[in-house]
Amino acid sequence: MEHALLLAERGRGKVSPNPLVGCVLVKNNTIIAEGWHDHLGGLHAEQMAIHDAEENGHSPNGSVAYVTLEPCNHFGRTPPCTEALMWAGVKEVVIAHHDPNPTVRGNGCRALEEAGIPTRTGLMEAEAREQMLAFLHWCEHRRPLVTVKLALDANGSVDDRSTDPQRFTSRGCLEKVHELRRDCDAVLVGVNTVNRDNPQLNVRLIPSTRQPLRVVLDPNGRVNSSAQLIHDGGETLLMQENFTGLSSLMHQLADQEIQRVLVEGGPTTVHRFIEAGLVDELFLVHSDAVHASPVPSGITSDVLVSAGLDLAHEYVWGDERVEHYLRSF
Ligand code: AOF
Ligand code: ZN
Repeated sequence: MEHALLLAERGRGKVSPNPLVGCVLVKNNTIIAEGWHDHLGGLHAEQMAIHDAEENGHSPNGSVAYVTLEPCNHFGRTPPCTEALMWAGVKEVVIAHHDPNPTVRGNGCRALEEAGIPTRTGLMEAEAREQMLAFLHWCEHRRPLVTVKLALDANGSVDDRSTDPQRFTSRGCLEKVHELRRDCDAVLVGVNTVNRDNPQLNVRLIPSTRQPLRVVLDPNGRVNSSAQLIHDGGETLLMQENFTGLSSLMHQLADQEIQRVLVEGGPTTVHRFIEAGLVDELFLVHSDAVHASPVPSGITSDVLVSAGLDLAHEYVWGDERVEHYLRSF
């Protein structure tokens, strides 16, 4: 299952709104085939694994399938994986996480059991949950997972009013931020960020097959009409409604199959999300830079703790130290 989880990673940034899924077929304690959901519209993991076995001269008949998500039992972009597993003669299916998609929800396991193929669910479930959290969250709550990224100088400031807008984190850090953008379906900022920084908010420092939707909160219609993100040909959504509580905005985004939104706004926008109780995850980037005319972020560990966020991991992105806070779900 550990190997299946690793294979699933190969679809990162390419499968949304589908989940990352990996699968291996095992016979006589040996992995005879590998599969993963590689891109939207591509084969499901189980079908790729069966195909891989056949291509390499192994019969999947009598093998055990380890798959990170309950196999689907419906005709969607591909035919049902349950049927592919039955036809292949798989003798048992071990699953990490059930599929909360209303069209699956236990039907995959039921169909397999009825065909005489035993199933076992829950192996490395927590790891699988973390990997496909945005998909699971969207199925379960009908709103996107909210990830916040905020960079601070040595004194907790987000900007230096004494200079023109400029990046104060390293190139290595910026590349990691682009990886984060690639893994999100939308990037959201407030109008102040657009007017001061004139950002592009796209993925350009690393390869990517798609760009996130840009969302700008602009309740009073103040956006600078010459802003790059309005004119560069990419997709941008200008939200002019005044979202109190923001939950209608979240449902609106969910309806557009946005499963994970990256909030890269300034402190006003970030605090609106925190106050609405909508932050699921936060990356706090700590730089050694010192701003001459600081703009305090107002983000302290007390604020984060009362927002239900716990420090889960620490990373180094380029020259910066990053704290990764997660909501205790
Ligand atoms: C699987 N194996 O590898 C994946 C599954 O529109 P479709 O046909 O691509 O189906 C999408 C749904 O199928 C998705 O919402 C999720 O419930 C499930 N994804 N299932 O058996 C896979 N990616
Ligand atoms: Zn499937």
